[in-house]
Amino acid sequence: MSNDSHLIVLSELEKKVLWLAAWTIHHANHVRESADGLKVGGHQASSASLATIMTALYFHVLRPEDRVAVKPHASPIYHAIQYLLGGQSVDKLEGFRGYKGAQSYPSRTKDADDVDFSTGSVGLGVAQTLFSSLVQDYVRAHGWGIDRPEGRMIALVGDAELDEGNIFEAILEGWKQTLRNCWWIIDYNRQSLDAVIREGLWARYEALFRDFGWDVVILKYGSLLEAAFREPGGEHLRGWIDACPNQLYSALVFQGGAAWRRRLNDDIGDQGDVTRLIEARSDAELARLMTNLGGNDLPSLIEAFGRIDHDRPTCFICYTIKGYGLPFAGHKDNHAGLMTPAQMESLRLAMDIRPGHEWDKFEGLRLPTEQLQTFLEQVPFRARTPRRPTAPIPVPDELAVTIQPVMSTQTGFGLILNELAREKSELAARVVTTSPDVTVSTNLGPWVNRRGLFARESVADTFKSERIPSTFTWEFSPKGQHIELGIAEMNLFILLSALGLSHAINGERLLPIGTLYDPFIARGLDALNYACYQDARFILAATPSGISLAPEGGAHQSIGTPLIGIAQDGLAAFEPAFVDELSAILAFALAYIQKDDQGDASERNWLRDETGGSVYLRLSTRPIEQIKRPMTAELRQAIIDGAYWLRRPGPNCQVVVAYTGTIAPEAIQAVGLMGEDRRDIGLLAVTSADRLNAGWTAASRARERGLVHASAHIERLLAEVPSHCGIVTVLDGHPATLAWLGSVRGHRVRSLGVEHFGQTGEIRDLYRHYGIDANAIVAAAQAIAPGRPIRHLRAVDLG
Ligand SMILES: Cc1ncc(C[n+]2csc(CCOP(=O)(O)OP(=O)(O)O)c2C)c(N)n1
Ligand SMILES: [Mg+2]
Repeated sequence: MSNDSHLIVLSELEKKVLWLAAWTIHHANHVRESADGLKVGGHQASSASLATIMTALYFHVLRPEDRVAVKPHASPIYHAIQYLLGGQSVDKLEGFRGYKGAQSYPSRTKDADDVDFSTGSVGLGVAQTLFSSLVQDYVRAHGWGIDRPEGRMIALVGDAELDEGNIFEAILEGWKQTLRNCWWIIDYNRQSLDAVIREGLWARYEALFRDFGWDVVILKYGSLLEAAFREPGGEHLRGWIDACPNQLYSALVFQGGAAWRRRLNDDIGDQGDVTRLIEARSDAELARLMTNLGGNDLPSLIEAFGRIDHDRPTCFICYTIKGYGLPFAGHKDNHAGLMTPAQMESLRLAMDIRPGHEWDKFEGLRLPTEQLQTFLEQVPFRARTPRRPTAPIPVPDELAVTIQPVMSTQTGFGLILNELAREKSELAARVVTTSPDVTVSTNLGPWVNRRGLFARESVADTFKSERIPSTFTWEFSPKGQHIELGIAEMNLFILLSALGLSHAINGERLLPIGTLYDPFIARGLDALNYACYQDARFILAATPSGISLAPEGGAHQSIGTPLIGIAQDGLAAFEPAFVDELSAILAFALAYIQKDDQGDASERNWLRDETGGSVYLRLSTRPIEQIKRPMTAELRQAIIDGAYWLRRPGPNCQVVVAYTGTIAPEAIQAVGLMGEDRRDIGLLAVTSADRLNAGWTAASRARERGLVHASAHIERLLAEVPSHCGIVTVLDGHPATLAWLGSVRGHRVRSLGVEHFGQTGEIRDLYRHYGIDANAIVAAAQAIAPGRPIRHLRAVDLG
């Protein structure tokens, strides 16, 4: 096909894509009206500004191996394109934003049309493409998937999206890691949600991207304007439009041809040649000319994308018009704007679409159906192979570790990874670790010493070559298995998201483990949520945590994270106390992050373990005495299900202590102190409040739906506890984490934990101060399970 006829087909498809997207939104509002009376947001304007760019990309530029993060509000355009390519159904389009319909923002997991990266929270999808490029390099440098061509990781970016700081954190990291194969295409429509953006932002972006090693391509004017600039008087026109403020330009776009003529005549109409240039055009032609920006002009786009002959990261600043081709184009309020039925009717007429044929793929197009069909069948992007499951990497039930009499879970974590690093196994080879400048302080040092840091180019450790003694070898090579990040927790989570989707993007499974300080989960929480939302798979080891990090200082104490562990969808949270528990949990986690099956919940714990997810381990730096015991299959299972009896309650039990995490010695001590005055005390070790709670909720729901025998792990454990018993719960974290245990079987509960933070001190002082030491546990037991006074109870220090 000649270039010209190729362009003609593309411009027909561009029209179709714009129509289908506008119709999809219109249909959701006016045909299938919402029962809630809520209008579907006006993505018509936001999507329209990307219609041309996405037409150029998907029908011409993209190769099957390329991956794209589509700006959230361009979702209707994406679905329309997939529909034309045969990857999306009318049913889903008709159900846009409805239950199980096409999603309002592209979703990897919920949409049926092969979305590469989910988007929605602006800025995150953009950064994800950058980290996915790094992951692609990582995978290939390790010798995997090299028979496949390299893909470009492409983000379609809203201009206001660039206000999100995480994007700049990512650019800096990309520069450090010698980023390549990454394209960011900025939809420079100079409008955000609320307003028209500042003048001259493009120049700041240009300088910034260039400074970080990116190629920057600016597509300001389309082919019609460029041709007009070459006419006599054209230079004047260029001078006018270059100087035109964003606000005025937008207003004129909205007002149309007559307004353009008036304004141009007022400003430059008395200058001979340019007057003729203007007068030679009708109002409609003048409007068409003046709105012909680079990002809405297929020939300019095709040419610009085609000219890139290198793999350096590239930023395209594409001038566009928000709402291009629709009646509210350019209006500053158009973000939430929705075309009225009358406007839609005019568009239908203009597009030559008969009523009842709105979804027909080729309705209203001037080219023969066969030609369009043949073209679509030959679109290169269409040759992409569907996602295939990767074979799981085998994981043993437990991971080797030598347990010392006194140690912390953080030390245990470092030792387990160190042992793994010595192994020559597929498991060890596929693990990749990363940390935002806390590699050493989260105990990944021994692993890094053995496995090295990753970089595309080798860099020796100068301290080592200079023979200066150091505990850590800091050598970079393409075979390294640790990716060192700067201190930016957003980057950590987005990198984990990219590593954790390697099986889907690169067809090669990685087993990512990221470490950070527990309080800083909050710093990257939206990115963590985003990673879970798109079903990326990784293990997060957060350490130190709670007030038990005593010497680190009050500002670093985390108290809300156990609740995040419970509430975060897609993330199974554990907080082990002992290293043998950690070894079982880590082994489980490495298998769990690889699970991908559909399937019902297990009747044992009512968790859907076969569908898998990511894992969060809340670890501690506090060394505690370890329990010497054999790890039986039964104990291992209970640890993974979330709890086990460290001391079974007897028939005359009046009180149970249920604890989580590093507070174990206090719980054990309290049980000892109460032993003479309270009989048959139970001590429940809770390794995962999250999984216990999820299992309980799921079993309750199952019973309500008629499965009368459903019973959760925690229900079976607490069935042994007489109903008059009180339960004291305790953890180094927010007390609500375990407070719900009383609702399982109606026991009275007193929940101890930490509600305030910031006080420095030694662990002993802090536990007393916050009321989670053995004495406080005993006092709570006395209050909740009255009986004879407990002799060892000291007066509670209220200081
Ligand atoms: C983190 C986050 N904050 C706020 C929003 C709400 N929001 C959605 S789109 C948008 C403005 C986007 O403007 P721009 O990126 O320029 O896209 P355009 O609609 O102009 O194409 C905002 C504030 C969001 N989706 N995510
Ligand atoms: Mg914008």
